[in-house]
Amino acid sequence: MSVQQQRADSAKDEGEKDICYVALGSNLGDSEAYLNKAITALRSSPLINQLNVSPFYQSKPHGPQDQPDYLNAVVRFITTYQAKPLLDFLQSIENDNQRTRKGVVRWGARTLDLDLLFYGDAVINTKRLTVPHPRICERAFVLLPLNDLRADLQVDLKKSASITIKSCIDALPKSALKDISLYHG
Ligand code: A4P
Ligand code: MG
Repeated sequence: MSVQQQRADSAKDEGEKDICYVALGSNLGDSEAYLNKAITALRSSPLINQLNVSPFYQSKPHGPQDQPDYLNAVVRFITTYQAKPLLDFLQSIENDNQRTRKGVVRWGARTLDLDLLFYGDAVINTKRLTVPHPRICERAFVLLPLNDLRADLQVDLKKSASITIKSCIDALPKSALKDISLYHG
């Protein structure tokens, strides 16, 4: 472990905080209830604070089309979780909400999906975790709720340059915006 990494780790031990963004998605069962249960579980963690929730959006499936429409949202919070334990926590919330993984189609229907979009300004490329999430900029169902929380968020989504969430939205094909709308319950 590098000295820099050790410093970063010990800073975490002393309670350094990071702002995280997590995307929520559901298209099986009572999706509104699944999203709300996930938000409640995140809020109930003593390691997560100041959680804000975007509006909910309904969106046509990205990927296989023979599945129900999705309900999507993004949450923003401050945490003292390190990234890998945070992923473990997100996956435990998915599992507590009837998420099954065995033999499922890629991008197929699910009761609850929690994707870590950003963990502060960390760039993580391990077997289990890629952060920033690699498909943010092509997905209206992530970009619109992210934009509601913070339009000026600027990140190295592409290696070449930092780009804003707003500029990613502007670059989406018009058809992508037709497939998503605000959810009114
Ligand atoms: N993993 C790596 N990086 C991350 C990260 N940043 N956050 C690994 C979360 N997980 C990450 O994920 C597979 C593995 O990715 C995990 O074991 C973890 O170690 P998964 O949740 O088991 O499977 P998945 O979600 O089906 O995989 P994938 O490829 O991430 O799917 P996506 O990209 O999440 O797409 N259409 C609409 N309209 N709305 C949606 O929400 N969602 C999907 C799923 C497809 N179409 C959709 C939607
Ligand atoms: Mg996922």
